[in-house]
Formats: sequence, structure tokens, C-alpha cells
Amino acid sequence: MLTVIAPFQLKKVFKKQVIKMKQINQIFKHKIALFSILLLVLLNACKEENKEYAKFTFKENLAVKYNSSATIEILPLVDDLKEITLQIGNETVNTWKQIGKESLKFSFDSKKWGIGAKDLVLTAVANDGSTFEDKRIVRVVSDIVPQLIGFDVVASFPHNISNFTQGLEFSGSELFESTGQAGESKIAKVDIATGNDILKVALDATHFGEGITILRDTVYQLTWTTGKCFLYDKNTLQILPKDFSYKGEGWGICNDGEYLITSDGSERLAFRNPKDFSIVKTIEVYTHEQPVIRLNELEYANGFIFANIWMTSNVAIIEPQTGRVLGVLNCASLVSQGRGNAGDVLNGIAYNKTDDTYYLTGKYWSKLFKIKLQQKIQELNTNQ
Ligand SMILES: [Ca+2]
Repeated sequence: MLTVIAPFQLKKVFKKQVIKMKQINQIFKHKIALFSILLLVLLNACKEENKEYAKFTFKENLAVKYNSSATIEILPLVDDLKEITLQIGNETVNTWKQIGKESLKFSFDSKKWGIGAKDLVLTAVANDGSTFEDKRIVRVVSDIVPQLIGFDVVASFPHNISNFTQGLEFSGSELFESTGQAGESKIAKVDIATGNDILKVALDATHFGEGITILRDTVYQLTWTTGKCFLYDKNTLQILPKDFSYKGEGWGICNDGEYLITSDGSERLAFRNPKDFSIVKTIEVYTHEQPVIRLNELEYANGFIFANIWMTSNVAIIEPQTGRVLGVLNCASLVSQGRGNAGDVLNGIAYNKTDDTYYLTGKYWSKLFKIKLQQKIQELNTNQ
């Protein structure tokens, strides 16, 4: 049905709409005014929040040598401060009250805090309860210049050039090798003389195999990005029903007889409980100058952790208690002799306890080298 509206009615409707628009406009104007006031209040609050109450006197990336102490200085910037606290990591290490204009000092004992990057946070509280935070990172670097450790190549063997080597470890006189690449990942017992597999097991193609280590009768195998550590019977290489899950990437793994030690491509090594893979402690690996990132295949031998550094020809020799790099094997000569035509980077180090030798190879290399160090690694000097 059609409704007919008379002209005068139309006028009325139009008038009503105009009145309504005026009201809306007024409300809108009020809202704008209210919004502006709120914005001003907020801006002022932000301004208050950004006001610096106190600052560290040093800039970013302060480096402190291990076994020494450094003075951390804090400068109060306003008069009415109630207190200043200093936090290192999760620990509050000092609280100052009755603060004047003088700078505040804290003695940072690097040995207590250990090697690596430490988060420092100062929180300054004003008398009205408002706070200001200043944050810095302090790096504790090693106090030791790594020593170049010489070695002699005592033998070389053929290496399977289709092995994208990710893990290499002895159990007694048996050599185990793990490889990567999706669809090509495996664990094998290798015949050293020929480079052929004596026994092997392939990994599901959804996983990219990484390092292996053998503790008691179990082989532990990491995966690169799928967060799984698979367990195998050492004698049969049969996969065990239980596996472990972990966060982040898996690169290399070794063990010290008690803990599994894993790398993830950073400078950090994690010590894990072999029963549940939980992290017991972590260390950060540093030279006297900087963190050593891209730690890859690992080996535990003679009380030290040996680590291939990805994309380099170097193997770092690391003190497990601190993370200090005490020595370096420069394997450039092995790269030129063993890489072959299609080989990739140096990766894979295994210690043979029976004759105190180390076996090294690389991804898709044609050779496996047996080397003997020119000095007793136990005598690496930690008191330079
Ligand atoms: Ca190894």
C-alpha cells in the first residue's frame, strides 16, 4: 500500500530532521571537546612517564671481562626521588634511598654473574609514586684469548658423499653418523674403512635430522625445526616408543656422561636431563671479544665441549663450566682436502677414546679425517 504524505507533512518531517541534525552536531562538538581534553590529559601523562628520573652513565653493550669487576654508575636526574633499585636478570641487587645529586655506584662482579649477556634495569621511584626505568645489556666476555691448537692428520678415510652430515659420535670403536635434509635424513653405524653404512634407519620425511649423541644404550637424535628428539636403541637402531619435545631449533648434541648438551644455532648451549629433556642450565659461549654464534655439531671430550662453528672452518674448544672458548682448531687444511667437488661446510666431530683421536668430516664431503692434537687438551691454560 502506498502512503501519501501531504506537502505540509513533508515540511514537518524536514524540520524535525534539521532539529535532529543540530542536536547531533552539538553532541558531536561536545564529544570533540571531551576527546581533546582526554588527549591532553593522556599526552601529559605520557610526558610525565617519559620524564627521566635517573640514567645509567654508560651506553649500550658494555663489555666486562670474566674474573674482573666493573663499576656500574647511576646518575639521579631529579631531586624528589624516593628510591632507586637495580635489577640484574630477575634479581634485585641494590636499593638506594635518600638520594642526592651524587651518582650511585654498584660493583658488578663478573665471575658471580657468569659469561654472557645480562639485563640491567634501574627503576627510579619519585615521591609521588611515579616511576621511570632505564635498561641496558652488559656482556661478560671471556678473560682468555683462545689458543690455536695444532693437530696432525694421522689417517683419512672415504666418506659417503651423499651424507649431509649433522652428527658424528663414537660408542667404543663403533662410529655413528646422522644426516639431514628432508627425505634423506638417517642414522647409521658406519664402516670407517669404506664409509659404507653397516646398519641404518631412515627418518620420516617430515623431519630434518640433526645431531646425535649416545648415552648408555640410547642414541638421541635432534630435528632441525620440528621440535622432536627421537630415541633409538644403540645396538639395533630401533626407534624407541618415547620421544621428547622441545622449543626452538635443534642443531648439535653431545653429552658429558650425565647431561645431554644441545646447541640451537645461537651462542647458547643447554644442559638437559636425559630422562625428560628438561633444561637444567644454560651457558653462553664467548671469546675474549664476542659471543660465538652458530654453534653446530658438538662433541664432549677430555672435559671440554668441541663445537663446529657453522659456515667456518673452525672448531671451538669450550670450558663447560663457564662458556669460555679456551682453544680453536683451524681446520682450513681439512676443508681444502676433504670437501671434494660438491661438498658443503665442515661439520662433524667425534672423539675416539680408545686412542685419544678425533674424527672430522663435513656435509657431502668425500673424506673423513682422523687427527691427533699436538698438545694435551687437559693442560689448556685457564690462568693467562
Ligand atoms: Ca659429535
